[in-house]
Amino acid sequence: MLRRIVFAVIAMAALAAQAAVPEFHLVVQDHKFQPTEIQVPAGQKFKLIVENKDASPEEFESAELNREKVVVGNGTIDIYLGPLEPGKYGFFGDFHQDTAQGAVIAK
Ligand SMILES: [Cu+2]
Repeated sequence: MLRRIVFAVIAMAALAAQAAVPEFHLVVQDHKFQPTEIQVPAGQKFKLIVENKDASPEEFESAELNREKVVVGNGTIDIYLGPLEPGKYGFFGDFHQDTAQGAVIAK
C-alpha cells in the first residue's frame, strides 16, 4: 500500500514537472509546417507539440536537434527539447522534404 502511494506521489511530481515546461505548437498542414520559425528561450527545456492536420503521416526530423519522430495523419506528438544554446536549429518533414521545412530559434 505504501509503495502504491509512493508511486502515485512520484507520478504526480513528474506531471507537475512536465506542466512547468513551456509549450510551443507546430502544425503540419498541406505538407508544410506552420509557423516555419519557432522562437524558444535558450538554456531551458521546452515541449514542442506537433499537430498533423493532414490525413497522411509526417515525420518531424532534425539532425541539429537530434530528433526523428513520426506523427500519424490527424495525430499529435510531444517532443521534449533543450536546453539549447542560442542559435538556429533546422527541422524538416522527412516524408515531404520539398515543402515541410522549418527552424527552432533559441534566444
Ligand atoms: Cu526520418
